[in-house]
Amino acid sequence: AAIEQARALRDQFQRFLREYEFGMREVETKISILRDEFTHNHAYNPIEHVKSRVKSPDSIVEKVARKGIDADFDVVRAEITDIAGVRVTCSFVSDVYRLFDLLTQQNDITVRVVKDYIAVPKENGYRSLHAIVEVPVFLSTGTVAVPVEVQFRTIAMDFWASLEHKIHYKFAGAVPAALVQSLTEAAETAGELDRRMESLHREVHASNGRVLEV
Ligand code: 0O2
Repeated sequence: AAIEQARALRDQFQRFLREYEFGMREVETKISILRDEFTHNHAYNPIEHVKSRVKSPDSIVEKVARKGIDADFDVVRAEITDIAGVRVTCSFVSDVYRLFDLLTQQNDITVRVVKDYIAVPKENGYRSLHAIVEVPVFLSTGTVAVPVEVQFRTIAMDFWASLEHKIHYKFAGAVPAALVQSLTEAAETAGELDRRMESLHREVHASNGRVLEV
């Protein structure tokens, strides 16, 4: 009986994770349709790259422990909202907000939480626009609303976040103060680069393809 019970639990966990994978795929499709349509209609691709992942069982377990919540499917479903994640990297800050609007205004999408770490960066300098959205997934057993964390950021923000993540991992969270300080300064430099690139982009756009005087 114990083996049967263990198998049932495994099946339940696999079903649980599959729903997130389906939700993630729905959001990926929406983003890729926006990219293709935008490219055709405006002769311009606002997206640099898209990365998606379903959180690994290990990191779900680690987060359950860190948050001190019950290891119960319904509790985990309610409390851990980044099991499915899609990261959309754009060239310019204006495209970050444009993509966010185009996705969140779709009428089958329900926006649960928005965290604008571009308007108000985290203390360490982290910048990105986060949204927890719910997307319907149509299964043989009925429709489920699946939460997906979508992170919108620029290439510069992504460059910074990936290095910061590696450093954080390397020092197991105990990053030396001087390095934290340098990283925060680098995040500000990246923010400045984003502002300059945006303004160059606007100038080129306004020139309508004419050669700019330098
Ligand atoms: P991974 O490996 O990307 O999955 P919580 O999700 O409850 O821990 P919070 O504050 O509710 O925290 O979520 P928040 O602030 O929206 O950020 C969650 C995710 O944003 C993180 O997921 C990272 O992907 C990214 N993020 C947030 N802050 C930082 C940061 O300072 N540096 C970097 N590099 N990424 C950040 P995970 O689960 O931590 O990691």
